[in-house]
Amino acid sequence: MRYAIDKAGFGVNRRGPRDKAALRRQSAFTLIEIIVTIVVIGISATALLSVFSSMIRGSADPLIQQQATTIAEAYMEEIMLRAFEDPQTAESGVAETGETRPNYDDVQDYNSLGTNQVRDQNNNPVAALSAYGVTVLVEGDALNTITVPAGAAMRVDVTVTHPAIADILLSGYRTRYP
Ligand SMILES: [Ca+2]
Repeated sequence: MRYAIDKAGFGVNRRGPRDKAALRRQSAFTLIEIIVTIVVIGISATALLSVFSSMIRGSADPLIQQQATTIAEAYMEEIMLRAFEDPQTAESGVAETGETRPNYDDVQDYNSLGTNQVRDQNNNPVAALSAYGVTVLVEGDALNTITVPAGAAMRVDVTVTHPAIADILLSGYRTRYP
């Protein structure tokens, strides 16, 4: 009866002395296996650390991008609130003689406005935003399939720069309307 159980393999251990010695030899790691394990763990740790360090390095980028976008939106809002053309004199496409940022009175005055530092609408530098630069381009553009008279639509491009991120470009359209 016991022999039948053994043949069926129901967990009866009938190893001889030689099998036990072989099992004891196999139960420990060899020096080569330990060295290989250490090398594999070392390579894995190096790869993980390089991923973490690149994540930490880039973790501030979203904040800078959001700040740059907000600066671009502020400039765009200021520009869009101006008249399409100069209300007093013939429109020149840029700021008319004697006009400076605090008394810009039309959209096209902002054309080619460039500064290596963010300034408020009174042209005072904003110290906390000294790392950001702003350039503005205003030029005539078509409105895709919408037909407008020549020179009646302007595209305003506000570009904000920062050394840590790619430039942020915000474009808006202003039309001549009554
Ligand atoms: Ca003007």
